Amino acid sequence: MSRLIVVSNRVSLSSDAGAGSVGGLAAALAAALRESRGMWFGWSGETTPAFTGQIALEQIGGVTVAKVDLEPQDVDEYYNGYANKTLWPLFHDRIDLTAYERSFDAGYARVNRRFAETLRPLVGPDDLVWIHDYHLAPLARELRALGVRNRIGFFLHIPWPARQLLVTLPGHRKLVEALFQYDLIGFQTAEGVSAFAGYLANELGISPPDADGMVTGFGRTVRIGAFPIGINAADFSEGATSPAGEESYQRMRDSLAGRQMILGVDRLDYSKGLEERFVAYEQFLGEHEEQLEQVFLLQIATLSRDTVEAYQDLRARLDAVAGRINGRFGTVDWVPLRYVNSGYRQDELAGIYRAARVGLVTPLRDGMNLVAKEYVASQDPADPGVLILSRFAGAAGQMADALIVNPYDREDMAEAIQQALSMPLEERRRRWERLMAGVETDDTAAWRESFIEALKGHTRQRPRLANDAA
Ligand code: ADQ
Repeated sequence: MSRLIVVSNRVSLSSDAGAGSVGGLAAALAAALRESRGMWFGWSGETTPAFTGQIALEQIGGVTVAKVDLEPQDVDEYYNGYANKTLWPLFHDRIDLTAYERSFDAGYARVNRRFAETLRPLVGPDDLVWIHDYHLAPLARELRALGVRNRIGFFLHIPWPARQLLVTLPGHRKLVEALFQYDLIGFQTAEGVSAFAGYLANELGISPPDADGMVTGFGRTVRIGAFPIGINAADFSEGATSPAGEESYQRMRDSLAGRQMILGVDRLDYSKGLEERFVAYEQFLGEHEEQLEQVFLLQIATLSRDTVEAYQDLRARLDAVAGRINGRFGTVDWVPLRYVNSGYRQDELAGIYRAARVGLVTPLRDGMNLVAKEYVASQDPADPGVLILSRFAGAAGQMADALIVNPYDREDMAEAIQQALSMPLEERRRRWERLMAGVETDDTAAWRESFIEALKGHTRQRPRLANDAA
């Protein structure tokens, strides 16, 4: 049996993670890694004054974890720089926030080369290599240069941008050329596939993919396809009724004081549309006097990338808007917007999701958005809440029974909030049942298995998705 090697910027498996705290992606990949006695390779998150390529090996739950330290300059140029200040904003349509600096470019190339050199001796002849996300797009090219002939797949967790935006990136062609060193390139959505194919056709004159997704360019044929990531629904449906989930559910219920809760859970990131969400909520409160003191919005926004200026600016703006809303509408015993920056364990989160009448998931752009799926999976089947979902989340393509909104249109969002809060139980149930069926079918196992089968070259057809016509 061939061994699976997963490579990502960080390894999200850790030996001190307690039950209920392992992320969905880590759990999904760990299952496949365990089955093949595989290995997960990535940056340790630590720095060392000079790069040594020394690998720290650890066994975690049957999986070999291999981590390597980077130099501070690598972290600045590759991680904070090219990954988080260039590719992340550009791929989320924010060219206004995108930094183009040659030092970032050089750092990105250097770290990818270092990853390849460090990983090379660990790759056996039959291993399947699965590389994750925009941090490591050129890794296959670097591995090939070192003689690796294995099948290598790439999965992009974030959107692929429109050609008109991508061409603002100096070196866009080089980035795309490097992707042709993979055997399989996976995107979250069909829209991602067609944006990529559109770039190939219009910028490079490369013919569209055939019915199997095969496309030829730069002297290689690669397969491209959509593999929408899912969650393990039971983690949340069972997590919400586990002791920790039940406790956080009860705690939330007690604090509702008869009010209905609207909930947002996101990393604090400009792609998540938090400011627009706050403004839409303000609009809703302004339009619906009868709802004052009857509802509140709980926004959990975990800090992320807080050394990057755009994230610091956003945080300051959110603090200001939250303060304005509470100042304008709040009363001595009612806080209309509860805004917290802490993180929660998965089972605690499931209990909080379950206590919310409305899940407000309104990114301006998102590869998939797992929170939308987690919210649905955590609901009480007898009395489920309503999901409001941005049309710009990849998840919207699979979740048509949510209330789909345009996050740039605050009046549209305010109307959806009102509709969700007043939706009859029967309609809530009907919508939820269909959403839940999709979340359960297109789960992490389906995602992982369809990608791995395609990487092995077994599946010549696009994987069937729950929302495809029968
Ligand atoms: P993210 O941008 O991080 O992921 P998302 O898919 O929503 O976005 O996943 C966030 C995860 O973090 C969820 O599992 C959520 O439960 C967890 N989380 C968020 N806030 C938390 C908190 N306060 N405490 C604990 N957990 C919290 C990227 C892409 C997405 C894509 C995923 C997976 O940007 O579009 O869906 O990868 O491919």
